[in-house]
Amino acid sequence: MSHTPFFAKNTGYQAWLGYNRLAGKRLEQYADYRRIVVAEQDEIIASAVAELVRGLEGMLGQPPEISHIWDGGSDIVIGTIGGSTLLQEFIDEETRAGIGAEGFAIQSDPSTGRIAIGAVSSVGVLYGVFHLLRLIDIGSPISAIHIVENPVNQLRMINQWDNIDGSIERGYAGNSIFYTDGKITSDLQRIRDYARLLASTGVNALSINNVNVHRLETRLITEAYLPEVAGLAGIFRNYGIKLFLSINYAAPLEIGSLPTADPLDPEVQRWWRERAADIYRYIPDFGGFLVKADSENRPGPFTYGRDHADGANMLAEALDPHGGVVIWRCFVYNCKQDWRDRKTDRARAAYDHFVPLDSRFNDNVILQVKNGPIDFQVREPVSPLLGAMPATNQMIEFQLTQEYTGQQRHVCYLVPQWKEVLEFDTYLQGEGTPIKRIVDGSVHGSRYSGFAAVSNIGDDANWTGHLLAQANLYGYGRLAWNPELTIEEIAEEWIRLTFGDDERVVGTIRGILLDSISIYESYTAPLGIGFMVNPNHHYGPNVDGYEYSMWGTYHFADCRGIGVDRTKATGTGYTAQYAEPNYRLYESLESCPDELLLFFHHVPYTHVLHSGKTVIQHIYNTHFEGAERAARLGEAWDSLAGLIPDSLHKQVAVRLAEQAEHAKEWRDQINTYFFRKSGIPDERGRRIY
Ligand code: GCV
Repeated sequence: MSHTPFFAKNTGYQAWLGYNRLAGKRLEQYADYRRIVVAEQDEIIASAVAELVRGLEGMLGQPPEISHIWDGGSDIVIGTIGGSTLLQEFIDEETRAGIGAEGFAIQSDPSTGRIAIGAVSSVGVLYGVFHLLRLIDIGSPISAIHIVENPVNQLRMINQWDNIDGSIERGYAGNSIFYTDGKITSDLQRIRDYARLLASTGVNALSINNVNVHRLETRLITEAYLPEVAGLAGIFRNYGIKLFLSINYAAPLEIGSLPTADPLDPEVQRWWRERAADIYRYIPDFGGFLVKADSENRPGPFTYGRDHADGANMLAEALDPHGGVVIWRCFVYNCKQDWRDRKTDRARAAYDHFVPLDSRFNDNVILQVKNGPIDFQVREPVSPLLGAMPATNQMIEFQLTQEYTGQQRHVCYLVPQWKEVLEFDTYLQGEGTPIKRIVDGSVHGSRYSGFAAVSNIGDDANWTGHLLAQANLYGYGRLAWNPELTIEEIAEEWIRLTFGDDERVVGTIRGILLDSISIYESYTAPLGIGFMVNPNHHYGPNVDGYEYSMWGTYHFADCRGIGVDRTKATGTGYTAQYAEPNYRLYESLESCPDELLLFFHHVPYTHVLHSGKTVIQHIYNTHFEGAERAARLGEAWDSLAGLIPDSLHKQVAVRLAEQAEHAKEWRDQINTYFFRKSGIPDERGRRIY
């Protein structure tokens, strides 16, 4: 096996697939598993075998033998049910009936010690292997197991926002692993390791270029790049991951020499059909296109007086003969809109644009909807567009890259936020219509549905810059596979796989992760108001900061109060996009939850929250406490010195020290701003600079 320098232990490169050597009773428990029995051969099964060899060798200290024949011992027998008579024998009929297209069963036979991993498809076998390795790594008994797992969500996708010059839009962990200086990378080992990481959590789709498609990236769909794109697709295919490309809606003009990109123009339609045919010649299982159109200065169908159904369907028709899909983003808003009338509202835009188009989209179009109506803030309500188009495929979009949540310089474990979103009851079909059942496709019986998330990785040795941000990549995949997993379970799995099983380590890191988002929220933008970051790069406090603030502040703070009135009665009317009883919950000042108060209402600083505090006092308290709590994260981490490898300990210690300092800056800027605006002192007399 070739080892690049990054493979060196304790850089964080191996992430949760470090497969560290077990010892003592833990080792004894698994020491008999010395042989893998596999009778089939294809690329994905080969990946599964390679992973099992790597994992068992790492954890048990010796490479397992590989055999085609089971000799009655405690072997690990893997394969598809259709392709292997052994698996038909070892997985009982009832269990076999429960295995779906990408699922797997693991069934052991206590009398021989044999373990069978069986699936319908090769990728199911791969997922089963990763599952078994995870169980061994975290110390679960496996001698008497009987597991059936199927992914709940069909699409479990990652979106890279990587550019061909090697930069990454909103990337906080170095440069792209996919591109350097206008070329596709030649470091295919790193790509393979990324595929391993993704597949180990169940991710099955990946778009490899930024949704803002610039000049060079527009050419990814041409012969200039397709041979190498096909090479990447091959690597991901071996791990069950389909490749997608983001496209530029104006490509027919920019690289096709056509005078228009009008979706209803027959020449434009022909051009896209030809491009699709070219792509599928190179990549027969190509996933399809991801599209950002008519948003933040990107081209789109509006230029030609067409709507987004016209725009998406034209591409969908080009891909349809090949089995491809169009993933069309709903992050569509006019960033130059004048909101001084206090009726115009960015939060309304996606719903207003798309709901009237329900039933107009082809069935190989999927609308990708951000989890909130604005833009990945630490606190937003759930997007009311999710589920509001019963006749249209939808998937949810999360953001792993921490654009507004500390940019991987602050720790912010996002799984609690995603869980909250997934559990949110939309009431769209009465009580019990949570987002998780909309995005798994079951509420509306959608043909396609699932999860997408913006990646948080780059070419930093540890992938994510902040080592603890790996927990978000891991947690995302696990949650997309099974949204019923708890926040704690996911955190604990990641910690044990990454750092081992010392209970002091597990407990301390779990505490840090679980507290982190509430700490981050407490010293940044209060009560759901959002932003307050520096324009453009979005790092660091700036209360009025907002790149499109030519029309004044977005939060409407003055000497009397703050907040955006989004009520139907007196504001922008955004609340009416929710079904009852959510509409009334948010519309009424009395019932609106504190944490979203300023998102929905403009109130005086003296308004009393459900917590009993005034808005201004809440701002002071949370900002003082937030900075103190951030400092305590570093202290907790320091207590782990000597319990985890030094190099890993240092990486995180440096980031937590920066976070503690930076939290003070947030505290001071926000408290000072509101003290000066309101003239109301802190009731506890703390010093405000
Ligand atoms: C890729 C936000 C980000 C942009 C991003 C955009 C989007 O506005 O700041 O960098 O563009 O979202 O999701 O398209």
